[in-house]
Amino acid sequence: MNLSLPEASANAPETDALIGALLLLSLAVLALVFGLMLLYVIRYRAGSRIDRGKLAEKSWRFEISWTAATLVIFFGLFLWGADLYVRLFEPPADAEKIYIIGKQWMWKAEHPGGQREIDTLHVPANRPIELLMTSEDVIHDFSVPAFRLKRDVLPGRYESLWFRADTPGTYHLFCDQFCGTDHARMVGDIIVLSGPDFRRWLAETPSSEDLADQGQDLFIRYGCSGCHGGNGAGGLSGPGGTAPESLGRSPQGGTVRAPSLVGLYGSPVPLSDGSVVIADDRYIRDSILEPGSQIVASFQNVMPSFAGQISEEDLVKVIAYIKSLGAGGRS
Ligand code: HEC
Ligand SMILES: [Cu+2]
Repeated sequence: MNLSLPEASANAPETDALIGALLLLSLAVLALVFGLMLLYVIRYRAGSRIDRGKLAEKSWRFEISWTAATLVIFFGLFLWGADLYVRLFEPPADAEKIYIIGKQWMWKAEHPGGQREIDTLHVPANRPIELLMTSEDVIHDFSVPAFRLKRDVLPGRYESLWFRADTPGTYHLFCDQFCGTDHARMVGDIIVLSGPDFRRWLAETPSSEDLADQGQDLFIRYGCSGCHGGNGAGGLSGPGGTAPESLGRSPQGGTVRAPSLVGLYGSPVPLSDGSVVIADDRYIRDSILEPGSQIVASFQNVMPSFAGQISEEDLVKVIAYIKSLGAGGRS
């Protein structure tokens, strides 16, 4: 049995170093405490002829310095761990996004180009990859021991996880959250390919259409275009009426029914309660499933909730379409 686990991601060596340091330090403290205990047990055992006459003077200096030293060292480890944790929660802006949908008992993956996989995930080496993960039923947990990463995958929201795999190869993917009868079989492979191999894989894998194009069809099929306009540029009231783009965000006159989605992704959105949020995947998802929870400033809460009507897979496509309308600032 091979007990060593490959360190296949950029964060793995540091994670191992942190755990190693914690282990070594704990062992050192353990050895000190048990060593002294053993020493005194033997030295002062009943019958040993040792001088028990004069008690040693109590030294505060010794006590304080030993307490302070261990506190500082353990606190240092805590800061290191916290820093690593925070970095693992902040995907780089240029990370490639892949959607993961957990479902009893399989992992489904959707690449931006429309390639889909089940229980396997192909990723390019040496590139930051952000996984946007959700569940169609119960809580699952996406875990890749060789990357030293795991994260719970919850129904009803996006969790994100990012990594940079640096060694091509095949690694185990597990579900780490007991999720029902076949939980033990909810496993898969992460296949890390070199850049050219990955591009070849993308080209060879059949994909119907890219996610955004499929999302555009759904945008019309679910009736979003009736309010937001056929091209997402905002809509006027009246049957099928599409506003000129200049009117898209204008609240005046009460004719505009829905905000323009052009350039929405990644831009700040002022809400009716006075707060401002950044329109990321989570925000857009919530806007579709629970439109009443965050209402765009100067718009009415007339958008119906699509919760229970739109599947996770369709949501991924609609969000991809909205992203394709432009990002980082509205006109
Ligand atoms: C009945 C009209 C209507 C329909 C149908 C509708 N919306 Fe909306 N939508 C609105 C209005 C009005 C707002 C602004 C108020 C709010 O935030 O709820 C909005 C807000 C949004 C936002 C947030 C926009 C922003 O500027 O932050 C998104 C994203 C969105 N809708 C997407 C969709 C999608 C996707 C669909 C189809 C699945 C859809 N909408 C269907 C009327 C509609
Ligand atoms: Cu599971």
